[in-house]
Amino acid sequence: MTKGLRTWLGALIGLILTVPLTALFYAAYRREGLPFLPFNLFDWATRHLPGKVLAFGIGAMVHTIGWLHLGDTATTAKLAEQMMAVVGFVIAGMVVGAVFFAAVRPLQRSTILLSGLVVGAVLGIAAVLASRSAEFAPAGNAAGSALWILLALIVWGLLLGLAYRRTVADGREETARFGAAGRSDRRRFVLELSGAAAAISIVGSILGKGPGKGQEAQGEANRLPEAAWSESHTLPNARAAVKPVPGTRAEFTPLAQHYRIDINTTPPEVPEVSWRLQWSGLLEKPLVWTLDDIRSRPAMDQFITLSCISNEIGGDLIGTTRWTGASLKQLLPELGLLPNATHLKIKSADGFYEVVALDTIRGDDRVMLAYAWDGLPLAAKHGFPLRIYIPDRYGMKQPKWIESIEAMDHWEPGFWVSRGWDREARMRATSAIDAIATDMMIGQPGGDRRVPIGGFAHAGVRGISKVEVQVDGGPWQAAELRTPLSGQTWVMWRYDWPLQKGKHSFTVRCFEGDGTPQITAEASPEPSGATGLYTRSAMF
Ligand SMILES: Nc1nc2c(c(=O)[nH]1)N[C@H]1C(S)=C(S)[C@@H](COP(=O)(O)O)O[C@H]1N2
Ligand SMILES: [Mo]
Repeated sequence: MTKGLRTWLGALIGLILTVPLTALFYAAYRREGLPFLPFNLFDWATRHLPGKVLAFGIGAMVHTIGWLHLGDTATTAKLAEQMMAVVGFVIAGMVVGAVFFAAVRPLQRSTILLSGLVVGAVLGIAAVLASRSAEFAPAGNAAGSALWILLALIVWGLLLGLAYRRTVADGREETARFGAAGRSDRRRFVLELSGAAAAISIVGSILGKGPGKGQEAQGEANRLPEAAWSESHTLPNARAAVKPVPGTRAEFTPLAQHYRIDINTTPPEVPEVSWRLQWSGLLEKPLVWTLDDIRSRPAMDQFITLSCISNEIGGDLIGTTRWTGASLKQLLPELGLLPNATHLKIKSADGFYEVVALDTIRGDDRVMLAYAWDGLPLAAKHGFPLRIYIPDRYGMKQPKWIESIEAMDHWEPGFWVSRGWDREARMRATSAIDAIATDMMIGQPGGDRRVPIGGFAHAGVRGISKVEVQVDGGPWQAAELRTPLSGQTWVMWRYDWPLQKGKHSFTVRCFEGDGTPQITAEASPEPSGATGLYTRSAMF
């Protein structure tokens, strides 16, 4: 067999062996809560790939999802990441198979199985280490998880060696001795191996589908003790005169619809019982707080619009809910900060981190350690048990799943800042048209007919003083502004446009509280947040 043919055969065997391996990892993950190696390796890569590569990947993904109208960006992106993780894992298995078949010399029959064993063990150890470093669930069963990964990959390596022996080494002798009979024996082996692999893959997938421990653990963290605040309360601006145009995104985002963005294929599961907030660094002495310690401090509720810096103009990586927490400024006196402390480094269970200046905290009561959204404990994917709110900054500056806070005497770049994104990440003023309600026209046919046009405008906590709509490049017309939920949320606007037949294009722009106009020059989200005007056309 030529080396080229061996390489291809190796890739095929790699595929045949890695698909059932993936299915078994999946079944063990769902039923026993053991690590799903493809996700952990993907998360590990996310933390180690160069920032440029990540930014390109994120940008391409967000853009493609929006462009193809694939649905809600955050959910679709997570799903795409999970698919990439699985496909990448299988491809890696094929590459290892190809290299193994190309590199091992057919003559060394006796050492082939040993080579497979060594390859499996080396990969296994590397996988355990990488998986560990991306594993944020507290290592309840760290030894068991490590053993499972190691054993699975050793068996995988042994099977690779066995397959090599049966298809290349034995085949060599048999082809020499029996000619075509040897080749057909090889073919039969590959077919049988494929059949076994398919059977294992199917059984693994079925096992993984059923309910199991992994799922239970997740269900537990997500099980919420009470009803959401919004179910039994009216919003503070319920009686505002200006009503949003039907079809405009919800002013108060239902929790289930709030976007989720983070560096994890699956959110860290942090059990409250063992969780502690560890304070360290330039303090008189280190402190350890429980969640109840924080919940027992005076609580504050704030309606907040949070946006991801990767959000495109008019995109859906932005949402508004009611946050509850403790003002960090009020907590400062309890910390015993040393006089030379200037910054706090906030570290999360998933390895994410950001640095915030003490001056920012001292200058703004609204900076808070938040533990509830819409009256409920934070959902696992939104940072349970604790996250921070820093007004006016994009989400990338605001860690979820906070575990420790270190007082320092200098600034340091955070996770995304050290990967090339904006140091300040101040939210850009932005506005978008969500609805052109042709089916909700005001007035009678033949009379003065108006088409309700509506959307939102947002400029961090700087407020919105004016929104204007331009039709077909004509003069800018003032829209009506709805009283916002708070000074930290977006502002819903509407403009009832006097209908004209034909196709028309509509553009919106906003002005910040102090009159600063929204930046009109188009810029992509990377590195400082998207700018540019939103335009949409419609036929009447
Ligand atoms: N620990 C941690 N916190 C994080 C992130 C992360 O990856 N890990 N992502 C940040 C980013 S980029 C955004 S946009 C917000 C999103 O918060 P949400 O998912 O609750 O909407 O979380 C921020 N906090
Ligand atoms: Mo983000």
